[in-house]
Amino acid sequence: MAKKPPVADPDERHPRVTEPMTAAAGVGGVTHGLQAGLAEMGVRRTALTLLKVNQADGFDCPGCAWPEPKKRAHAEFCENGAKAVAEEATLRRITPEFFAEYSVEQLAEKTDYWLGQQGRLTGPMVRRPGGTHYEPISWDDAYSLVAGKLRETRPDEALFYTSGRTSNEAAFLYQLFARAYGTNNLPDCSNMCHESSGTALNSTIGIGKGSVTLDDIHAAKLLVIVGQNPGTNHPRMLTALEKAKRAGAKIIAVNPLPEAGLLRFKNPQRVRGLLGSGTQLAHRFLQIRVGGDLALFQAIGSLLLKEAAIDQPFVDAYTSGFEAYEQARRHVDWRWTEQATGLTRAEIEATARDFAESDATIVCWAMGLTQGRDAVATIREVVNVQLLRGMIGRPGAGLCPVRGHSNVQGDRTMGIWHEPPSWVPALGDALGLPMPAERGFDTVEAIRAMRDGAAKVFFALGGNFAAASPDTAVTEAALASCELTVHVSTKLNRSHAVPGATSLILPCLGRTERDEQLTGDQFVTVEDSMSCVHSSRGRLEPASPELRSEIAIICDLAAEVLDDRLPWREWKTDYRLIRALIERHVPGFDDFEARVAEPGGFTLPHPPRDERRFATPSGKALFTVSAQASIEVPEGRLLLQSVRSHDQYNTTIYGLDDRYRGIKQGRRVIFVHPEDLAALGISDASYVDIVSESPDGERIARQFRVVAYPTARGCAATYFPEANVLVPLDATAKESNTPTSKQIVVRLEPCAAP
Ligand SMILES: Nc1nc2c(c(=O)[nH]1)N[C@H]1C(S)=C(S)[C@@H](COP(=O)(O)OP(=O)(O)OC[C@H]3O[C@@H](n4cnc5c(=O)[nH]c(N)nc54)[C@H](O)[C@@H]3O)O[C@H]1N2
Ligand SMILES: Nc1nc2c(c(=O)[nH]1)N[C@H]1C(S)=C(S)[C@@H](COP(=O)(O)OP(=O)(O)OC[C@H]3O[C@@H](n4cnc5c(=O)[nH]c(N)nc54)[C@H](O)[C@@H]3O)O[C@H]1N2
Ligand code: SF4
Ligand SMILES: [Mo]
Repeated sequence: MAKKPPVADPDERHPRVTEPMTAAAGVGGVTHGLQAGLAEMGVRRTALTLLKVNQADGFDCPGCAWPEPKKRAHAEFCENGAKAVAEEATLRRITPEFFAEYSVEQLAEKTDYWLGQQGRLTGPMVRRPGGTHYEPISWDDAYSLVAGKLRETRPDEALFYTSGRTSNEAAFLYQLFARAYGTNNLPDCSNMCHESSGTALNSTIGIGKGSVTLDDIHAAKLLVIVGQNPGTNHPRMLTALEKAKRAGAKIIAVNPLPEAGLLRFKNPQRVRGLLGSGTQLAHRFLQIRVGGDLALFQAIGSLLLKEAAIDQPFVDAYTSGFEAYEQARRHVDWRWTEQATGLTRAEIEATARDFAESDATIVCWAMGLTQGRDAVATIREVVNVQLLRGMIGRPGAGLCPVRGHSNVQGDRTMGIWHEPPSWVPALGDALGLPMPAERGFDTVEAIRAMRDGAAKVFFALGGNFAAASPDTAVTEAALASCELTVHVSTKLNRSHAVPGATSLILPCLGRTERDEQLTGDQFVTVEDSMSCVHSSRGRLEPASPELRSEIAIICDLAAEVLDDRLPWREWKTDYRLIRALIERHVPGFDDFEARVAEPGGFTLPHPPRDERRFATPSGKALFTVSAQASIEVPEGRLLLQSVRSHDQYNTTIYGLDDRYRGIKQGRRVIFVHPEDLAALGISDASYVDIVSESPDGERIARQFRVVAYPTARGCAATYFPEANVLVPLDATAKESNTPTSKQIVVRLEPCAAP
């Protein structure tokens, strides 16, 4: 039954370019999603699987973290959800023969697309020191190998990475294992993603999560979507925006790129959407310069103060720091603001009026705000504006960081964090284990530690560390310098091709698959972007009888590494035992088992949203003051950001097209404004090397096809992860240490076509 993978390398050298689209989804969306399913899974499996996505008795979509509505449609998924499912539920298989055929060196030559297309991993594999190939290994031998190495390693020299698809149960046990072993070295994909949001929100409203529910989105009067491309990355958010729009909401898009989904939307689940020209979503498009948002929100704050358009009772009762903020925002330097934002004073004044006129405003944001140098300050300015207007703890209003990975928020709730959450010491006391107090390494620090020989073991629960992290050459060398690398994965990826001296691939079950343990079929739980916790149960026959659940892998390994104080082997037999443990130790999970059995699950407490209570030192929400700041781009240079195409999930490449932006059969493209191209003397459709300039030297990404594109002036865009070679390891956001993968100063050097 295993379908043959495409063996030939597709020719991606000469991407075809057409006009970008102006609307998202519609018929195209649905059929593209189904095509992906049919190609990978066949008819029966496609029908069986896609009908279970996001249903109360089904599995949580492995795509993004956007929440499901309480009342579910029959087809509660989008095109990209269908692609994510197809990628996992594919019938293609990677067998030991595959690894015998391709050496590690040959795998390293392949593209991310090719690696992903080979199918599901089916059995544990090891690459031994000096070996040229991965070879099969038994699970028991794999565990002994890892346990032996961990026992002879100092705990602070081991790293335990997590990607955000991991379930709550697996995440809780994983952090417990790492801490019981003796380290807080728990870097995660959040460090590269919404860490800036967490840092800004924790320090101002006392909790690092968004303050809105899906009902709030539907009830909002003004929705401001900043640095986010929902048409591609959170497609069903468009359905919610459309609903709000029909109820009279205004929508503002703040983005250097005119992203199709934000401007117009054809709802594939309504007949009108399938046929008609769709709903005009954004009534105002602010085509901001990359990094201009800090200046924008500072100016909006100033204008609201000047017009006295503030909710004084809210400010008086619930906030502190207002006087200093008011003082700092008294004047707007319009020349500077227009320069930094690329917007006109009139546009910004009109936007401030929209804020002033709305009594229910939500600001949504994603990577366009979090992955810049001043990301934390920028998000704090968003908070300032929302506090001025009293937009927290009010229906239809709030702060909405839209999370990426489907359980990245839950993983943090479960303690996946290099800074131990407040409940960890009590957990240690209760279990009779000392918990390490010292802060661990985040992602960037983890790379430095491997590079410098201060970390020797790298263990990854999911993800693709080599491709997702910045400074690819440095990161790959860092991984390769480890004594042991271990990847718990569903699919082959670049990280497997840059092994440490000894390297293991441990294949695990995915969301869509039945998880049977000693006490029967199990389900797991996840938390979406709006703090709703619900269950996820897979139904498909596992891709191989050798696959183990992430939970089983953690439990077996922990039982082998640690002494017998904790009942690891018992926990894996019945996931209810793990949920009982979570209920006892993680705040907000009272009556966990019963509440998660309710259709749709339950929503975790959020004190600012629920009762305007702020767990800050002063007990109030904090206004903060940030200095004016913008990125200096020298003459002849561009500010490059890296985005996702419509045909990828982070480092997993589903296909080589980016339909909405008019790109076909290739990914090495760079989008530049036609007038910037003219000024640089570079022609559309020519090829360039992209050179990033930083104090520690230059980095080059070769042979990108130039695409004249209506982005903001002075800016450029290209795709992640191809762009990661350009991001210096030391270029990170202040305070959150998130790689600045949306702000790379580059020059373009003409080169020959490939
Ligand atoms: N299909 C699909 N879905 C996904 C993912 C995927 O790869 N594929 N990834 C998931 C993950 S982990 C995440 S974190 C989310 C990411 O979701 P997004 O944040 O939407 O992803 P990006 O493609 O990085 O898009 C960032 C947007 O910010 C804009 N932008 C860049 N710089 C700036 C700036 O300085 N200011 C402003 N205002 N805008 C800016 C870009 O033009 C782009 O529209 O999506 C999740 N969902
Ligand atoms: N330049 C640039 N770099 C970026 C970004 C950017 O915008 N620009 N975005 C950043 C962001 S927001 C994020 S979140 C990170 C993403 O970083 P990661 O989360 O590390 O990367 P992914 O590509 O999501 O990981 C994909 C791999 O996860 C494995 N996998 C899939 N499903 C499962 C599962 O159920 N269990 C297990 N164990 N493994 C599974 C598969 O083997 C697959 O190859 O990248 C960051 N890097
Ligand atoms: S919006 Fe996100 S969670 Fe919902 S179906 Fe699409 S990819 Fe899946
Ligand atoms: Mo992310």
